[in-house]
Amino acid sequence: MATERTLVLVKPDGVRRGLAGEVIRRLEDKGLALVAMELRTLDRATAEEHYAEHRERPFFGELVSFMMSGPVVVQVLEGEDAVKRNRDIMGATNPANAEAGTIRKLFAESIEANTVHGSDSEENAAIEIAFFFKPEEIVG
Ligand code: IDP
Ligand code: MG
Repeated sequence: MATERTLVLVKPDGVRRGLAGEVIRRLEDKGLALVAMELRTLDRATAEEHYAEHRERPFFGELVSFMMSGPVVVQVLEGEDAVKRNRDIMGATNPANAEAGTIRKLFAESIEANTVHGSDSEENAAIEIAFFFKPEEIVG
């Protein structure tokens, strides 16, 4: 398996409830290493661009408002098979369908306020990482 990088966000519901450390702990415990991290509040343009693939979905407006509702922790995690490994640690989008022990099963408030974002492919990870971080902001 190749070493990969993936973009992770602790969403506003997670930061608000003090779960940023909990999320990082779970990722590090499974062999992923932090190589970039920033606490920031997304503006509308950033939230819309991050979720641009969902622009036509009925929940898009609410999703963007939710993503702007408080600070997020934006992170790049690195490790073997990082994209899939992180998706497995996160669990399914809808916490009702997420496997036991996943972040979303344990902590998500709803299908929208589901605590974490993670890139869904290596290709999208590269796009998302470049959208949030300059190369010199990534360590190692
Ligand atoms: P993912 O986060 O598991 O990759 P996506 O389908 O890419 O899931 O959806 C992006 C985000 O949009 C989800 O994490 C969630 O916050 C929100 N979302 C997805 N489906 C719904 C829905 O049916 N209602 C409200 N929000 C949704
Ligand atoms: Mg997605």
